[in-house]
Amino acid sequence: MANDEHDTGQVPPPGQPRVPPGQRVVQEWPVLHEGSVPQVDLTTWDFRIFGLVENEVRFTWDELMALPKKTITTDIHCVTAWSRLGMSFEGIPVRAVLERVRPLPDADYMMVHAEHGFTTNLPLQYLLADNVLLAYAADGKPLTPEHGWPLRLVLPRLYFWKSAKWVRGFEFMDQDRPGFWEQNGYHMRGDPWKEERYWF
Ligand SMILES: Nc1nc2c(c(=O)[nH]1)N[C@H]1C(S)=C(S)[C@@H](COP(=O)(O)O)O[C@H]1N2
Ligand SMILES: [Mo]
Repeated sequence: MANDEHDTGQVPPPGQPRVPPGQRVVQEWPVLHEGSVPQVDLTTWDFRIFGLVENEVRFTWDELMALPKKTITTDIHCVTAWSRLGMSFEGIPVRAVLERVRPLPDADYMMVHAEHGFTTNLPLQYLLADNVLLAYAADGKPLTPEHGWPLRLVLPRLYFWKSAKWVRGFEFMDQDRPGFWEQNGYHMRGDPWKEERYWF
């Protein structure tokens, strides 16, 4: 993972074409997920950060929404070959959350946990970029339930399956472990400019 240390998360990465190889641009925002849209009750909802951290934390919805907020403009790239350009997302910068938690030095990987047991794994480095959000709005409107309301990860540097909808927690780990789609053949990292779609 030596190269990752210098990756700022910029989209597109410096020197790369705006649209990654093998992608086509769509105008509408597709909905893609496995299983059903969860029913969520914000009064009992929580977001847990656990594993290799100094300080395990459980945020209620109100606690999380009291953190600083940010809006980004970015393109998103789905492994099924659609890309949508110039989207805006509003949310809590993940970095602000991690400052509370302080991952331990050995925590090189993390697992995103979402409703219905959905998971996706990431090298920690990609989570630290400025444009990584726990997002509650897109294109100026609250997320719809199909797009991840109340909260989804937005991590534009990697294929969009890593941007879990209906997120409920982050688990920090010293070793990489495949998440839901990764167990089904998707790539452990998923860099669109390297076409890391599948591992086989
Ligand atoms: N919880 C959950 N999040 C998920 C998925 C899923 O099946 N469950 N699918 C992923 C995939 S494959 C993609 S391409 C994007 C699609 O997000 P969208 O429906 O908002 O376009 O969500 C990702 N997040
Ligand atoms: Mo996807």
